[in-house]
Amino acid sequence: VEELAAAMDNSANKAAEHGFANGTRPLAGTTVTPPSRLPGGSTLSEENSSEKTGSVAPEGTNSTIEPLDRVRVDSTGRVLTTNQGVAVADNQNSLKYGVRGPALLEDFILREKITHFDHERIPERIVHARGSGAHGFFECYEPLTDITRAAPFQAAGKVTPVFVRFSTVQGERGSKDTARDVRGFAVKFYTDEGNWDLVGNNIPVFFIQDAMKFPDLVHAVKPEPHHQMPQAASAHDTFWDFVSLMPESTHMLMWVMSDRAIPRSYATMQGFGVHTFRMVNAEGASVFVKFHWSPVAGTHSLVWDEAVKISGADPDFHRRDLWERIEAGHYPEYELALQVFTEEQAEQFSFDILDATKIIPEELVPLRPVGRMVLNRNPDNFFAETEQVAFCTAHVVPGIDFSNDPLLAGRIHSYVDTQISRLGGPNFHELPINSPIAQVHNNQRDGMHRQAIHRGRVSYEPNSLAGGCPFQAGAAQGFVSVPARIRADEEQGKVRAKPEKFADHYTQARLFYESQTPVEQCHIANAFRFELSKVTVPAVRERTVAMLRNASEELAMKVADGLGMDPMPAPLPLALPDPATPEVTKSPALSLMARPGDGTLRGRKVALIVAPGVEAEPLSALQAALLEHGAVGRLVGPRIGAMATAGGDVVNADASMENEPGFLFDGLVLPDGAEAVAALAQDGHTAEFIKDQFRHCKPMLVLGASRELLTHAGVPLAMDKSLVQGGTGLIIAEEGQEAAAIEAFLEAMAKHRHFGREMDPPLI
Ligand code: HDD
Repeated sequence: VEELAAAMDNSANKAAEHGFANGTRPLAGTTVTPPSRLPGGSTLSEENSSEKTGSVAPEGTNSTIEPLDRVRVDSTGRVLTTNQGVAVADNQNSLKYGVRGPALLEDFILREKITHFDHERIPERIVHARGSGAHGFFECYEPLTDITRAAPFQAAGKVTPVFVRFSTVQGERGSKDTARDVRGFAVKFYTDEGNWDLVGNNIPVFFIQDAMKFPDLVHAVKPEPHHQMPQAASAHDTFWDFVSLMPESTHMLMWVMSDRAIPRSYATMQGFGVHTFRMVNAEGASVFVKFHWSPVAGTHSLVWDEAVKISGADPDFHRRDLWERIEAGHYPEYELALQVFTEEQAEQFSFDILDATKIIPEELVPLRPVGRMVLNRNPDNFFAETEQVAFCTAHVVPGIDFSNDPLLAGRIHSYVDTQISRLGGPNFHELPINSPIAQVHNNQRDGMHRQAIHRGRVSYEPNSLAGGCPFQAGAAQGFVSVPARIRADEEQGKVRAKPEKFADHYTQARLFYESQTPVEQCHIANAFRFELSKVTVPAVRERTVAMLRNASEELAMKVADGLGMDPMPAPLPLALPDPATPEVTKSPALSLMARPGDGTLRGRKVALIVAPGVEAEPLSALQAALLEHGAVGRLVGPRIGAMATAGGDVVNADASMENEPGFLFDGLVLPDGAEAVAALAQDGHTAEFIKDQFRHCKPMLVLGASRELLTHAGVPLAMDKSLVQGGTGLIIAEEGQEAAAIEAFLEAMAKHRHFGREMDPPLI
């Protein structure tokens, strides 16, 4: 009975109101002493200490956890019941008149089960349908009381629970993770003063300037309506038709064609609030801000050929990576930085800060780090949390306010509206994942799926019958909009128009392209080439190249060349022939290479190839070294299972070259052992493994006899001696030099990719 009680400790359901202090109904015939309290369940631990503030997030500070215990269900030791709590005797057979007779309508158990099943799916999000979520916390480095009264920023070391959902945009819920696409980066802060959602992307600009164009953009990029293709891809006619007619999208296209659109992991990409927001202090004074999340692990991406292959072998690549990092304790961590500036500064900029197709270069307004976010707990249930979480840009708290960005204005409406149909009514805020930890008191009532049981007869304000409660908080506590001045109105009146600087569509597209390293520039050109080669209407391809000519002649030429387009079309006419001179013409911070990260190998995966007769010793040493650095070395064989080593021991391959192909790993180790190498040379998977690792510029360590496998796979060893001299990440261990080679390999892993050996087209 005690064991049962312990198992039931985790279980949910309404507690005291049914007379069972732990909220569960005892099994018939047992007397259970209920455990004294629900489990704490916090995952904040001493590991979460902050070097920056010296503070340690104390056990139990994740205050979203305990309130959720009421709805957590653990069925350990329980009998199966209907939704009305009636125990079910037989869950295998429907009720029939005789064993071969007709099923009976009276079978309420069957009907309840099937009816519920029929309604298990809810509409997927119109955009960002495919996502993955995680819980965590935000910790403030220093009080920001000078600029904001927002609760998360009031004290050094202050911890605010968060839930984050990462997503792709175009594909459906069951599509793949590694599509070329923008990634959503949405953060829900459960602050003491209500929920604040920072619904951003991994790219700091957007395709369009005005929400009026959002449905058009989405209709253009989504699978084409007549045949519903392509899935999770922008490489099709309607998307390029639309964007090539919307020159304001040029800047965003540069970012989406860059490797940012194929991140290695959610833990290795940046996040941005995109719009200009406001922060407001207790005195009501406000400044403008832009929000930036930067991954502690650095910004790392895939290469296109790899992303395409991964999407076949593991469509859940990013979801799995996020889950595994958290399970392994390699918590994804991001630093939050602000760009803070005043209205007066903004007026001087060569671009308009209300234009979501523009960034503010870091060289113009530097980043001010203000805190860190750690994702340290996987959801208990994908549907209840990741699917039902509802982010809304309208969810702001005192201390945060909007700017007049017209794209943001449309978003403030759109998100609440979409949740009403997606989550079935206006009470989506009561779903456990959405409910704030701040108390909710108002006179809103009823509607579909209402959970709250409001007491009393008063549901209006003002009232005297309930003593005036709930009462207005007043300006000191409540949300007060910034009394921002709106100029030019009197002259212009109501207009459907844009400010002049919005018409400069190319200056920042040029800035982005020219700030990239040559390797990144090459990847951008190749991405345009690939996408446009999938476009079937030549005029659309030509119009895109005509548009690119205004941003970069060099890029336009490369793309035109890649498409066999000769001569190039004339540049598109400029909407603003004489744009203001930009303050910054090159911003190295815009390159992915600018943020290599902390240099650790946390969360990386290395394939250690094995086969019968393998020399196991160096592999064990390597596995230990990788583990020490936070990486996993997996033994990958021609098949899974046990195999004898050269020394007469046994190793266990936990993956096969068939079920975990090479492109799923961040690095490759080829083993020593004549017999093993001979067997591997006979297996075509080995050559594929090597080719992919070589082509994708990943670190490779070649031990002893395996050198022959390189030649077998066509790796051009003789062609370029520098390939084997470090630098390019291909390390061939000389006899007796294994320890040094392992060190060199770990160093090469820390560098992530070795583009020195990249060729277009690939040699092998
Ligand atoms: Fe949006 C979802 C980010 C423009 C309308 N958007 C959605 C999500 C993210 C973004 C991350 C997924 C949230 C989640 O994980 O549940 N959206 C952006 C960014 C934008 C942007 C960074 C430009 C700066 N979005 C935008 C506009 C509109 C919308 C202009 C409409 C006027 N977005 C939606 C939506 C979605 C959405 C239709 C679909 C599902 C949802 O809201 O909850 O309302």
